[in-house]
Amino acid sequence: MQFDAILFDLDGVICSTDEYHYRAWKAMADSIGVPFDRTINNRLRGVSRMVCLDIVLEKYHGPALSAEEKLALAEKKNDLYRTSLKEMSPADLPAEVRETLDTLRAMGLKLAIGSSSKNTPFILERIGLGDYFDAVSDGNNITHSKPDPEVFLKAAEMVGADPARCLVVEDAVSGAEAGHAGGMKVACVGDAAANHAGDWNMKSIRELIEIAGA
Ligand code: B16
Ligand code: MG
Repeated sequence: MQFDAILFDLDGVICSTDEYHYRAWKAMADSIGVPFDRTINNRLRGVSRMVCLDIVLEKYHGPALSAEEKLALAEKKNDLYRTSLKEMSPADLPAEVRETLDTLRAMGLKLAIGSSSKNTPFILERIGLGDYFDAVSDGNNITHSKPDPEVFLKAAEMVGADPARCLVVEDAVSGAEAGHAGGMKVACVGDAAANHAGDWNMKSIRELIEIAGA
């Protein structure tokens, strides 16, 4: 096998929180009269909350916002988002994801999370994977968000794997770039796969079993 560890992005790979992010950013943008649509939302995948806010505010032409005001807007979005997350349950973990994870683990691979989200522990707990992964590297332990490789390099270090023997799984182009910047191979699903950002661009996460087993 060419890999010792698989480093999974969370949102868009393990579970789908896209719609919750979209609705929360839309409500926040509406509250200050800023236009926001799904094209802008697509640019928010994989990047940190404050970088997302700067992208959303590109179309803001009101009075200058202080750092405190910007933080308050990010918190407003996060409060709305977390209200939606509370509705999540183990039913939001797709069966094909759970089966693929279990198979990869049975193959002897280390499994870790590499997510930009500060809500990672909460989401994992909601979907029943609170104690599942060998390591969790997320928005709480990094200073640089994807496309910087920091979150994946820390995940590799936590499981004691050489980055060259890690496979990153991503749905965001920024996340695929982060994996490559860290010297890792990348398998993509969703938006990143549609943009051919990965070394493998998958239709189903089940394809990981064949990729990892080769
Ligand atoms: P939070 P991932 C990312 O998670 C999301 O894709 C991105 O849209 C979000 O802004 C970022 O987490 C930060 O999330 O506001 O919860 O800290 O795809 O890297 O798992
Ligand atoms: Mg993602």
